[in-house]
Amino acid sequence: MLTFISDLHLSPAVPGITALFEAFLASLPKRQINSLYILGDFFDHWVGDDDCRDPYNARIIAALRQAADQGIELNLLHGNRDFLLGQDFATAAGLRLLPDPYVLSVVTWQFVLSHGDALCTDDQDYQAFRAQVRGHAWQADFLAKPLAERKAIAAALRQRSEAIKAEKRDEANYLMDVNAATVEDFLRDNGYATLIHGHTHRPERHDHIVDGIHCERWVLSDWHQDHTRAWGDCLVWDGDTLQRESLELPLA
Ligand SMILES: [Mn+2]
Repeated sequence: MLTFISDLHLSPAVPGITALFEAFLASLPKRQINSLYILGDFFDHWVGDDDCRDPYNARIIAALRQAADQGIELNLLHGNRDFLLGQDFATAAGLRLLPDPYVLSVVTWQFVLSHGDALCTDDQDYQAFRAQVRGHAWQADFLAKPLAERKAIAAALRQRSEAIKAEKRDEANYLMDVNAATVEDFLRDNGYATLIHGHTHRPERHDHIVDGIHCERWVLSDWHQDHTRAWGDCLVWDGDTLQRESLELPLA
């Protein structure tokens, strides 16, 4: 059995979500789930693999490594917040980094996995930013800066995005949804496979008819916490059907 999650935005600021993830990971063997696919924005921010030694990051890496050692196949593709996760992190955590998009063929079905930000083509400012930061030159330049400076830059970017979010009041306006024509092209280019993505924080199952072919698009939720509980969702493939499951952890 396979399971898919996205947009946990893990950081020391969300201990409830962190605990929910650790409980989720620990529950996989007894649920006979042997493959986990993390579809980006796993971490709230990642400034380079030399930050693996940070105590919080080391804790997450240890939890992943423990699951990998128990025989869970771990896979991760980048989101817009953690696209600098690299091979040193992957090796330490015992996981495989996947390209975006990634076509996943199982015995009776075909999925295509993506974070989803590349589908939001109505947001031209973001797509320009994305093209820049996903380029080799920008990344080489950024990673050459001292770790403390990279952390300061990430904190400033976070503060700016929080300010924009507060200004626009609700997340629905803050995060644009996917562009329908871009989704159709994407499905056509990827063999009309069942698309699973996150990023938009709009959990839903959509039907698309592309070239007369019925395609499904499943959107994962981001994860949340308040003072009483942490919650999120996952998709589970049992070899026959894909189902959404709610995840929840009460917090003392
Ligand atoms: Mn995202």
